Amino acid sequence: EDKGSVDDTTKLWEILSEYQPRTVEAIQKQIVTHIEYTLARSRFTIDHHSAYMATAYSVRDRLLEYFNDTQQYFNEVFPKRVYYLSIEYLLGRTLANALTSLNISGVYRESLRELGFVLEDLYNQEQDAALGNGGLGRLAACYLDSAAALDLPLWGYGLRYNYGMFTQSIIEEKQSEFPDFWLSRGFPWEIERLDVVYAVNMYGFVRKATPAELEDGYKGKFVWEPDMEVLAVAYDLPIPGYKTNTTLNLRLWQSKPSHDFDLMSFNRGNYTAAIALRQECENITSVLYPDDSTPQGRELRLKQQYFFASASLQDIVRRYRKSGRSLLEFGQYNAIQINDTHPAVAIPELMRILLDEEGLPWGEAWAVCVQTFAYTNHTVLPEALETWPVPVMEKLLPRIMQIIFDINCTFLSCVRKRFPGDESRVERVSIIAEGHTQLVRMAHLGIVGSHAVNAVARLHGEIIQDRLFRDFYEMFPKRFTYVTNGVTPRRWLLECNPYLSHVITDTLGSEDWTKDIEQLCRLKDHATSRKLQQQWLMAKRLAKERLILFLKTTQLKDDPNPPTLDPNAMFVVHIKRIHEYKRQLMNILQVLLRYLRLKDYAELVTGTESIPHVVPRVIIFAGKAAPAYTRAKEIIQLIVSAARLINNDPVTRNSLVVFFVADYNVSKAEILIPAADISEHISTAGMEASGTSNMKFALNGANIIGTYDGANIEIAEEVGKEKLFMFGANAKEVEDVRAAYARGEAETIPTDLDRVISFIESGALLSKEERARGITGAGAYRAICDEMRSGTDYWLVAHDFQSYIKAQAQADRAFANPKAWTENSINLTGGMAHFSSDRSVKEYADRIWKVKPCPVPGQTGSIEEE
Ligand code: GL2
Repeated sequence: EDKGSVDDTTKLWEILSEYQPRTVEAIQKQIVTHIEYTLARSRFTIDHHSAYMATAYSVRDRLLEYFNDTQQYFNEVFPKRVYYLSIEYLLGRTLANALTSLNISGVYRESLRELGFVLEDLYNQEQDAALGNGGLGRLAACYLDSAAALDLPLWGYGLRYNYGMFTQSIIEEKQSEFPDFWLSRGFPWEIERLDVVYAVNMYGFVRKATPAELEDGYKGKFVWEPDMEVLAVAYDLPIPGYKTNTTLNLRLWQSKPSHDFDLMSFNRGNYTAAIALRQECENITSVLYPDDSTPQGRELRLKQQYFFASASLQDIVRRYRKSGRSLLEFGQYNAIQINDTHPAVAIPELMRILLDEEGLPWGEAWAVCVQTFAYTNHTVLPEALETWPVPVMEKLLPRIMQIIFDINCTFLSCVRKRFPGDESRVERVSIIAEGHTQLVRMAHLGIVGSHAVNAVARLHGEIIQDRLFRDFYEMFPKRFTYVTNGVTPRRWLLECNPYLSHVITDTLGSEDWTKDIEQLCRLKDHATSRKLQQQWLMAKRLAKERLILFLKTTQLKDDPNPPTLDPNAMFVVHIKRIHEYKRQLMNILQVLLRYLRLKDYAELVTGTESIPHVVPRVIIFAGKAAPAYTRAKEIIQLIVSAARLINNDPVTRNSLVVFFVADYNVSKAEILIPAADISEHISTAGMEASGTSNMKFALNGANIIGTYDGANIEIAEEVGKEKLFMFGANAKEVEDVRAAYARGEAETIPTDLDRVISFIESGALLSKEERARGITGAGAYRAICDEMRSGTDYWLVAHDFQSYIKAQAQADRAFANPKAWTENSINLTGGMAHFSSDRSVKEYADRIWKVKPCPVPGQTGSIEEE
């Protein structure tokens, strides 16, 4: 390696050990320097966006000081390291988070004020980095934040998609998707590493190594002769630890064509074909799959997965090899967490590297793999359990397919030994599903190749042990565990809710709770204090005012007759991906019932401005539907058309307002969550593995209307279930009800639900355009109405409807008593310590990864990369 020609590095070190001073003058100088030299702007052309960019670059400079020191320190100490492999990271914005972590927001605010800018305005210039779909990707981002705060020697690996999660617009009351050009104005936080590049093989064939190759010291017995070689280029994103010297790395791979390959390929001289091939390579990291729950049976997705796994594994092995240690000890120094099955192909990829490139025998390589890998399952939805057709994998990844067959063969012979004669068991657990087309079951590969398999909440853990992976649990009971999800209190309270954070810090006497989350419990001692209750209410009010302002300047901007938004109303928020199992449908049907009842009531009390004795509600929905998921899109349309009808009704508009906020993302969540009085987490029990927004809401003192599902159950246990509005069939009952449906025992639908469905069927929700086109009746909602009337709907909307209405009524009554409501709200926040991602990550570190913190000492000054 080229170490440069400097013999005496004293001078270099001297300069590099001077860190950016944290003074107003130094910060201003740095920002202005970036304006002039990085952005080539003058004082005449500086706008908000360039001010944001220059500020971001100046903060990045500071992050890099910690980043370099951290990597240098890890290399010196060589602790056991963790690698978190996730095909999604829903990061959101970075500036506020970086400033908070470095503890320099105040001095930056002041520096910018003198330059003529308001820091908060600059925050809004930043595009969200939306390299994820939903909870799974956001969880990965929270875990990076916590790992850094806890000084764990962890790196994240992911993909640098050119287009992240699609942008959603509502056009003619329907969802339309547009590409997310998140990089178009530059992304100042990353470091492009053109020198960190790996070649990833695809297509071609596998042959045996020739005797001559073996004599030459060729390591493996097999040689993969690829037909395509794609380069993976690294982009590093510093992940600052909150108030610590540790700054971790999220390494994202971008695909790039390989020049060598152009020259050697059969396309030599065929310019057009060569360009097309180059394009194919670039396409691999072009777009994030906009689907939360169903694997696209498309080759490109598998290409993404393998590209990701191979580049990451090559990088990890190379780093370890540099230490000179034996590969047999690889698992003692490296833990690799596989975030769902998307990166599970990393298991055969590590086998390939160990066998073919490093020459380890099968048994030793396999022991290393199992010791290294751990797999997190995030869903029980059958359509989300990935499988790949064997012919597809064989064509794209011939050597990997061969290794998977070998893994399966060894595994199945163990099964046969343990359970002689039980061929149906063998069939059930096999990594290969037999059938017309053989399929590779990625979850089975993940389980067989890992020493730990974890669920993401307790109920989810029970379901995977008892049902989903029961056969595996019987074979490897010790492998199975659960780690209940958590969320970072930095982004999800300290940063997004400055109002409440002030009150909490003031009450507890210090800001220690932001790092030592157990401190929050002490809030409960003050829950009945008048003073705290008043401050608490005021904080909630400020968050609501901020949301109202946001709605007025976005959603309602062009509305000639906007509804009035009263901060005293109960704000009810239902935000998450749109999916039948999450039952946004049940909510909007309940809202329509509320509307009809308000109309009934108004007839009795005509002549008043607003309807007396009714708690006014502002109800907000937001979320994206996978583009190909028709029913989810119909549900969005139903919400939007119901909102149009309700918001324009002069009789009810002071008592009920409904919004569908378009293009839900992390930064919108940061505005919506602090403003909520209540949030909805009403999935059909047994379907939501955990849920994480439930934690964010309760952390911000919002109550939960929820089912006994996912982490709702544990939240209810922590805070006391009487403090929440829990309802509906539990997971066991859901199974029983479905069994009855399957026997043909349909239920009669509740009268209230019948009324709402009849209302929809009367054509009440049709738009002017639809009427003009002669559409009548339920229109676009025909299928939804029929399903509700069937009395056997799979998601149990009809079954749970009545208890849901009851829970809503309880919430109305409770909200009418502000004192008790506020006391309860304080107790909710006070009870949420357990759901900090610091706790989750600590559990992973202790129980699964077996790694210890490696705190980086005070700034040392170094120049080495990693
Ligand atoms: C999910 C689960 O659906 C959700 O319940 C869970 O909280 C998160 C994080 O563990 O994972 N699985 C999944 O594929 N997505 C999720 O949100 N997208």
